[in-house]
Amino acid sequence: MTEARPPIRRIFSGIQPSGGLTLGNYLGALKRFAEFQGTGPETIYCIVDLHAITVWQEPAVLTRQTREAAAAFMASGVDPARSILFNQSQVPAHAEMAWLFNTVARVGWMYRMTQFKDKAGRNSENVSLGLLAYPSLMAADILVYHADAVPVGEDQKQHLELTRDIAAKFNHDYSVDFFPEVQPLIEGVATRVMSLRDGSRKMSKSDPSDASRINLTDDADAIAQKIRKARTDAEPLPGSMEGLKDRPEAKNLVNIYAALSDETPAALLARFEGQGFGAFKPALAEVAVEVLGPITKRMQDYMADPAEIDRILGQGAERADAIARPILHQTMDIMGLIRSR
Ligand code: AQP
Repeated sequence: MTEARPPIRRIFSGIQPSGGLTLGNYLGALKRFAEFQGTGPETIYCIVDLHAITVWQEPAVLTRQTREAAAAFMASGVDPARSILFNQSQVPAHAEMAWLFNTVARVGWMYRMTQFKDKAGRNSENVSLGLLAYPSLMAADILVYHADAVPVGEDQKQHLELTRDIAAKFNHDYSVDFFPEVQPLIEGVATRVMSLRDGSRKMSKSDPSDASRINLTDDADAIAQKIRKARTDAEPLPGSMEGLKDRPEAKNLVNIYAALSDETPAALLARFEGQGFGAFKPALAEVAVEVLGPITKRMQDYMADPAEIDRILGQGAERADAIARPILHQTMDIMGLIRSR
C-alpha cells in the first residue's frame, strides 16, 4: 500500500521574463496557476527575473517583459488578492538562500542538467556561472517558502528532482528535518506543448523562429496564420491517440486543441476521426482565438498602466518577504551563521 501524502499547504511556481510568454507557458503553467487558487493551498507565483539574466537581457527589454509577464499572469486569472504575485529580485532571500544552497549542491549535479546542456551547447566554458547554478536558485525559490508542491511543465522535472536532492542533502548534512520533500505537479495533456515547426522540440519563448510558437500577444490573424502553417502530415486523423504515436506534429495539435477546449484528446478525436488537417486547423484556430483573444485584451489593459503593475509586484514582494525571511534566518541558524542584528 502506498503511503498517503499529507495535504499540500503551499504551492510555488515561476516563469522567466526572458521573452514574450507563449501558448506553452499558458497551458503548461499560467492556466493551471489560476486553477489552484481557492483549492486550499496558499499560492505563491513569481516572475523569475534573476533566472532570466543568466543569459543576456537588454535592460529596458527585461523591464518591459517583466511587466508583460505580470500582465499575463493576471490576464490568465491569477488574482494578486488571492495569490502572492511578485518579481524575484525584489525579495533578496531568494538570492541569499541560493548562495547557501551553492555550498550544498555539487558541481557535477549542475553539469548533468539537460537544460544547461541545451542552453550551453558547445559553448559551456563561456556561458555565465549563473546559467550553471540556475537549478540551485530554483531550489531556493521553492524551499525559501517551504513550498511542498510546484506546478510545472514536463521540462522542469529534472530541476525539481535536483531541488529534492538539495533539500535531502541539507537535511542530512545538518542532521535536521527542515526542508520538505517537494512534489512536482505535472498534470494534464499540455505538460509539453511542442513547437509548431518541429514536433520534437518544445514550444519556447526564446526559439529564434516566431512561427514556432503562439505568443500571448499575437492577434487573431497571426494565430490563424501560424496554425495554418503549422507542420503536419497528409494523413487523416485517427479515432484514438494510439494512432498518433508516430505523428508528433499531429499529436501536438490535438493536445493543444484538447487543452484549450478543456476536453480529452479521445473525445476530440471521436469528433474529428477520418478528417484531415484542412478541417482540423481552422477549427483549432477558432478555439485558440476564442480562448486567447480575451487574455490578450486584458494584458493590453494591464500594460496601459505600468505603475499599477509595479505597485502590485511591490506589494506581492512584501508579502513574500514576510514568509521567506524567517525561513532564511532559520536556515542560517542551522548552518551556524551568526545573526546579531
Ligand atoms: N512548451 C511548453 N509546454 C508546457 N509547459 C511549458 N513551460 C514552458 N514551455 C512549455 C512551462 O512554463 C513555465 C515557465 O517556464 P520558464 O519561462 O521559466 O522557462 P522555460 O521552461 O525554459 O520556458 P521557455 O519558454 O522555453 O523559456 P526560455 O526559452 O527562456 O528557456 C514552466 O513551468 C515550464 O515548464
